[in-house]
Amino acid sequence: MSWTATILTLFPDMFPGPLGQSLAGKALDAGSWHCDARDLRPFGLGRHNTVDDTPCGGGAGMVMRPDVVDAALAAVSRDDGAPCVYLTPRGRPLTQADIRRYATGPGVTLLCGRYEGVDERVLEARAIEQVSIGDYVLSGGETAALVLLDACVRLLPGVMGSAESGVEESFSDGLLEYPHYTRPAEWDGRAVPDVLLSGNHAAISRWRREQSERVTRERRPDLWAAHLSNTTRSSVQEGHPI
Ligand code: 6GU
Repeated sequence: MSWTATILTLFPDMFPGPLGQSLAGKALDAGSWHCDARDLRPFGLGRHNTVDDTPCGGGAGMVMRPDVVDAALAAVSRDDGAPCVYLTPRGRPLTQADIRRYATGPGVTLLCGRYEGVDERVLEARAIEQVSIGDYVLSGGETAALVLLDACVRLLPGVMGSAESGVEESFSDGLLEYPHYTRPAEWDGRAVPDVLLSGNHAAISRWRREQSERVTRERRPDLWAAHLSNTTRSSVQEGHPI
């Protein structure tokens, strides 16, 4: 059975959405992964299939009921050990290490919330991972789920050529990528850096490394600090104290 995403959502028509196009879409058509979006609505209660209720303690918005979410989870439960992930701005930040872990396994079950969120008890009781895709608020978890799936699908075996898979390697050493250039050699009064046209591959590698470090230092002091502490630790482990 190929890598399978099971998605619980009130908006199943949002899937595969943009992942039906381009690289992920071709992989979907080729059977390299499956996208199984399930509607939460039929698990709702009463004549209106109600899935939410007012927050205990008062306040704005509505909260998704734990009994409804649990019934939906039970109906799609998988015996392959696929992790269950709830997309929420309250989650821990999603990283490339998480993506690698999800992509390596049998797939994922993604729970998409609307309204103010999901009752905390079902998240605790069913050991659901809570992840966020960034420090901004989306109207629901669906677009975040699409982001997570895009990042996983491109890592599945055979989805991307070996040329592109190196790009992931370069991010996983903790630095942002160097800038890219193509023809023409001069555009709008701006020249491509000479070194890139020099044919000196050692010099090009050195320049790209320096650019990666500069861009990471300038734009992502958090990644830069982590990179520095990693390189310090590994050089000490290799017996080169600094
Ligand atoms: Cl995962 N969900 C929602 N609704 N908003 C978010 C998010 C997730 N990550 C950042 N903002």
